[in-house]
Amino acid sequence: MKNHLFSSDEEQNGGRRSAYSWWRTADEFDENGHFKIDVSEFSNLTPRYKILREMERLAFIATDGLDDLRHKLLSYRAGDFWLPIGGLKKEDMDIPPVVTILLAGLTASGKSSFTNLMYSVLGRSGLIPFAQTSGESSNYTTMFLEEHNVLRSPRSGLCVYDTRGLDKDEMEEGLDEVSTWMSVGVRHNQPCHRPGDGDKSQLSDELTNSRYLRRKVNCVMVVADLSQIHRSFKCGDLNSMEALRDLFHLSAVKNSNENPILILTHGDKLNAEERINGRLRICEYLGIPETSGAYDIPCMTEQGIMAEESDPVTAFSLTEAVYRALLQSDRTHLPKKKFKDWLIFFCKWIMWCIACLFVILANFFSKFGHHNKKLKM
Ligand SMILES: Nc1nc2c(ncn2[C@@H]2O[C@H](COP(=O)(O)OP(=O)(O)OP(=O)(O)O)[C@@H](O)[C@H]2O)c(=O)[nH]1
Ligand SMILES: [Mg+2]
Repeated sequence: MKNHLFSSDEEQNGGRRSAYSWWRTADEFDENGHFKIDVSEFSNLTPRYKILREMERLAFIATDGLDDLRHKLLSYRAGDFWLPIGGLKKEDMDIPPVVTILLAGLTASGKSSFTNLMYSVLGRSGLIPFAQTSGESSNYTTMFLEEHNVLRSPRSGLCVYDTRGLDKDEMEEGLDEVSTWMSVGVRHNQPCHRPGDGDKSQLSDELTNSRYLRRKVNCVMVVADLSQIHRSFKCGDLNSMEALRDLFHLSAVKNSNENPILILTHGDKLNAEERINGRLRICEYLGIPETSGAYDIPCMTEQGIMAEESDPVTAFSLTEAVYRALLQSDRTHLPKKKFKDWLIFFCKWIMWCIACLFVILANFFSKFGHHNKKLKM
C-alpha cells in the first residue's frame, strides 16, 4: 500500500520534485516520491524508515514552518520554555539573562561553518561570514571561545559559543578543557590553551578580556562530520568515532542528564545511501534515537548557496535544532540559592577548613614525634 503521508505540499505544487529532497532517491520511494509501504503502520518502521519519515516531516513543514519557528526564536527570552515543576515558581529559579549553547566537536567538523549558517538562516545575514573557518587556502582553526549573537538582535535571549575543535589523538586534554568550560563557564575571547601549543598561547593571553561576562553553558551541540563518519565505518578505523563517543558521553556535557544534540555536517559530500547509513550507524554507535537525537545539516554557505532559498529543509532543521536546544536549556535551570543555602555552604566551608587544618597539624606532629624518637635512640 502506498503512503501519501506528508506529500500534500508536493501535490499542491504539481508534484514538483525538489532538488533538496536528496533522500527520495532511496529504494523505499516510488517514482512519484511516495513511500512504497505504509509508514504509519508501526511494525513497518525500521530505523531506516524512521530517518526517511523524519526527512519527509521536515520537508513537509520546512517552507511554511520556518518563519513561525524563527519568530519564536526571535521573541524568545531566557526561561520562556521553563515549565513549573516541584512546586517552584519561575521567580524562584536561577535563570540567566541569556541562554548559552556550546558547539563542541573534533577539529574541522564544521562548528564555525555551522555558526555562520545560523547567522545566515536565523539572523538573515546573507552569506557574510561571522566566524572564521578553514578553507582551501588556510588551515585556520578556532583558538578562542567566540560568543555569537546569531539572531543579530540586541534583545536576543540566546547566544552560541564556537569553540576550538578537539584533536582525536589528544582527547584527554580536550575533554578536560570541555569539562572546565562546563563547570566554570565560558567567556568571549577566552583562549583555548592546550599543552603543546607552545608560543601561540602567550600571544592569545594578550587578547583575553576579563570584562566579558562569564556564562554558564545550558546546552551542548556536538558537531560531527558525516563524511568522516562514513569513511571511518567503511574502513573500520574507529579512532575518531571513539573520540566522538567520549565527547558525546562526557558526563560534564550532559546537563540534567540530557544528551547533547548531534549536528551532522558535510552530508552534501555523500550520496543518499551513504548519508542515511552514516546517520544510522553513528546514532546506533552513540546509543541515541536516529530521528530526535540528530540533525543532518550541511553547511555550505561558503560556496555561495543560501540554505533558505536552495534548501529549506536544512534551514528548518537548523532552526528546529536551536529550538530544541532552548527547550532543553530551560529544563536545566536550578532553584536560586537562598540565605539558608548560603549559610549551609559557608558552614560546610568553615568545617572543611578546620578539617584541613587538623590534618596538617596531625601530619606535622606525627613527623615531629618520629624525629624526637630517633634523637632519643
Ligand atoms: N562540503 C561541506 N564542507 C563543509 C561543511 N561544513 C564545513 N565545511 C568545510 O569544512 C572545513 C572546516 O570547517 P570549519 O567550520 O572551519 O570547522 P571547525 O569545526 O570550526 O574547525 P576548528 O575551528 O578547527 O575546530 C571548511 O573548509 C568548511 O568550508 C559542510 O557541511 N559541507
Ligand atoms: Mg572553527
